[in-house]
Amino acid sequence: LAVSADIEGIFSAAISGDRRMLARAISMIENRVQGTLGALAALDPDRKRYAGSPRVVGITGPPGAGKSTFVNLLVTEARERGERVVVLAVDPSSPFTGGAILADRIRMEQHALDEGVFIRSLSSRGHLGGLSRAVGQVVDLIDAAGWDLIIVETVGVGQSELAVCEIADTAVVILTPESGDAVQAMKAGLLEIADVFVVNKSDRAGADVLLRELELAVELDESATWNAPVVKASAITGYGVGDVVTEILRHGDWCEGEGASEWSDRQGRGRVRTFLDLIGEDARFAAFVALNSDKAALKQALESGESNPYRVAAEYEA
Ligand SMILES: Nc1nc2c(ncn2[C@@H]2O[C@H](COP(=O)(O)OP(=O)(O)OP(=O)(O)O)[C@@H](O)[C@H]2O)c(=O)[nH]1
Ligand SMILES: [Mg+2]
Repeated sequence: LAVSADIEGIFSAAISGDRRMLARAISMIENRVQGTLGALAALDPDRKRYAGSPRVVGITGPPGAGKSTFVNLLVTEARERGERVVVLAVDPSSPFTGGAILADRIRMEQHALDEGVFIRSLSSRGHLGGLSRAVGQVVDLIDAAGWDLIIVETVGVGQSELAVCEIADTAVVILTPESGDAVQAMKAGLLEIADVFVVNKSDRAGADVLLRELELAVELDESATWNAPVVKASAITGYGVGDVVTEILRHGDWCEGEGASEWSDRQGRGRVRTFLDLIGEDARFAAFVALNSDKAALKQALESGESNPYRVAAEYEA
């Protein structure tokens, strides 16, 4: 992979804390500028997340569930703990989210002047598969830049959006009494990805029924070693928000402790998926890798974290 000095300069400035360059590097990833893969391949493989520090929180749920209102509260709370936070608002450009990003901007305005907060929206430009690729790469870049917490908000309406949430270490699924019942959530695949369920808008009727249904669903899911807690909250009144934060932190602790092997397996699968995203964008490259790879060694390097997906891809391209 040819890395132009220009791109390398932008990426290294981005990693050393230059916000303007970070924004530029993200745009380059989004627009698939030639050479960004090489720059990603050069990222420090010992960065925190690879070394075992979970800190990507995904927030998903149906349109209008209160995700952004929650993200805003989580940012405030993380800043109080002294953490530096990045918010990625992922807009799948679905008909549901028209104008959502603008509304998010307004909601986030209180953080706009805070040097410890970086807010960025990412859009799919009509190519959903590419969206999870871009989000994954941006998360890797931000991780290398050493931010403490990365919050990814995405609307949970389809499989590609779920893929975005799989990038997270802790996936928070926000539902509301009016967003339908727990059975619907299970059908949408939310039960498998949720580490924390939030029943938001509990200031409205029907919250307790949804709460019980979700608790039942979680209880019946015997395959899980982490039982996703179900938290009743209202982002508008502030009720239960502290409990949501507590559960997110508790899940982070679990990832580093009791659940460490499960968490690193998940990371490994994430690296494999990132690699597949990379080769999936180029049919000739995919064919070359399929014909020329030592599949066991490839899998091992990715799953163990010995190499990062960009490096592996770069080796094949060389
Ligand atoms: N009654 C009530 N309204 C809420 C609560 N939380 C959020 N809302 C309102 O619900 C609306 C949608 O909130 P958002 O935070 O934009 O929801 P979202 O899930 O980010 O929406 P999209 O990004 O468009 O999918 C806003 O008008 C909020 O003020 C709550 O706990 N109770
Ligand atoms: Mg939103």
